[in-house]
Amino acid sequence: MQIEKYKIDEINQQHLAKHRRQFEFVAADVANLDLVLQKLGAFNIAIPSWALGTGGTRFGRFSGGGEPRSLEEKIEDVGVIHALNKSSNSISLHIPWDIPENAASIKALAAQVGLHFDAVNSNTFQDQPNQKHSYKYGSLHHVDKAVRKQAIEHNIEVIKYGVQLDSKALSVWLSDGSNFPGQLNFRRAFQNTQESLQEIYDALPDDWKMWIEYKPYEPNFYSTTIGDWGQSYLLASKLGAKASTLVDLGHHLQGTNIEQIVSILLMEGKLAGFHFNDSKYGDDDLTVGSINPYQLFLIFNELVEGMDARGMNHAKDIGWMIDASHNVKDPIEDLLQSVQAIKIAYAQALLVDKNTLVTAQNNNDVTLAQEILQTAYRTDVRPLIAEASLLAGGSIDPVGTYRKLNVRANLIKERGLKTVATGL
Ligand code: PSV
Ligand code: MN
Ligand code: MN
Repeated sequence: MQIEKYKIDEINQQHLAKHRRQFEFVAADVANLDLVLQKLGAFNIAIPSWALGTGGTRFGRFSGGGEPRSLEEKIEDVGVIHALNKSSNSISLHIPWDIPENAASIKALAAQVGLHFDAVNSNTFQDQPNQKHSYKYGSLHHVDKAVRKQAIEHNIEVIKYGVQLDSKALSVWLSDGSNFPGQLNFRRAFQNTQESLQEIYDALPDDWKMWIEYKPYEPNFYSTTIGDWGQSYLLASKLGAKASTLVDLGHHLQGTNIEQIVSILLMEGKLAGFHFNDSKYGDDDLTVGSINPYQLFLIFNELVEGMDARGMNHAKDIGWMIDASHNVKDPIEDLLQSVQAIKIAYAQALLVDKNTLVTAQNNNDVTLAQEILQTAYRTDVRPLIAEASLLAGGSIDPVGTYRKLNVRANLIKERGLKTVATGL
């Protein structure tokens, strides 16, 4: 299933007059319009291969129909997303959920729809059939060296798959932790993790990175061995320049000031990138921007400020990815919404009047500083996003166009109603 460009253009045509009116209204007040449009055009967010099927909870799963049954079909779906929004030009694989058996043909298929491969993710939080040792009590931190070795070897195997696909980063999330006080010697668990990661780090190709994700709880409910950004940062610092900290927005306790964490990691050159999602209670994996869009904007405000201060390339120098799950929505629609929400927050951050903000900060003018941020946040930047998409050959309104083209109905016709995406 591929969407032909002329179909997107036809639908764009129907909305063009309204779009022009709205665009000119907002554009009139954007001083750096060309730069904003150029930055939005260059910005892409990777789609995880595990997010294209309907997710579930431990209480059940309700298939939406027409889900991808293979890696090839997942690539097709990301191709659909990218054709519509022109901002999703890569896919991130979780191994062994998605194994690229024939890397050359998988790469060629992806290239046909304008995609490349983002970070590869290892999985030592589940036991796989025929696996010798169990990860019930952890993987890289395990008390038994044989289990650690098995987990190290898995990560090295994932790097090998990634090399075949031209990925440039290994993303490591460990569920390792403990469920009850006394179960674990924290220090030993941390040291074991460090030693194991060092072996994996030593196997990284020269131009690769290691992204270390943290999470406070779940599936373990007393401690997690890489439980917060401090522990991830400590490991990344000990490992070396190729290792850095990955921020998954859902992996924080309620009320955590994520934008401050982002700012400090960026300052230290240790911000790997993001797993974007939104959350009301915990690691809810909800659509990006659906619960707390202001927080997302504040994160982007720190990113734009910090990346500019370090002379970094917004589009390339850190990893941008979605890590969300969709229990009741069409996954493709949900991912389109997430990408739009990220671009909205980014565009708003680009509109912040930085010079006046710096003056306000230096004068301790708290009211003015707040006004400056909120003026940018309250600007309806959607016409800017639509214009950038239009310029890149995408859709003015990706979700609307997806619906008008009946993509899901066609996928159901092709793949069937009762589908279970692989890997879930
Ligand atoms: C864990 O909650 C996590 O955020 C990690 O990134 C995993 O790789 C992913 O979710 C699996 O769904
Ligand atoms: Mn994640
Ligand atoms: Mn998560």
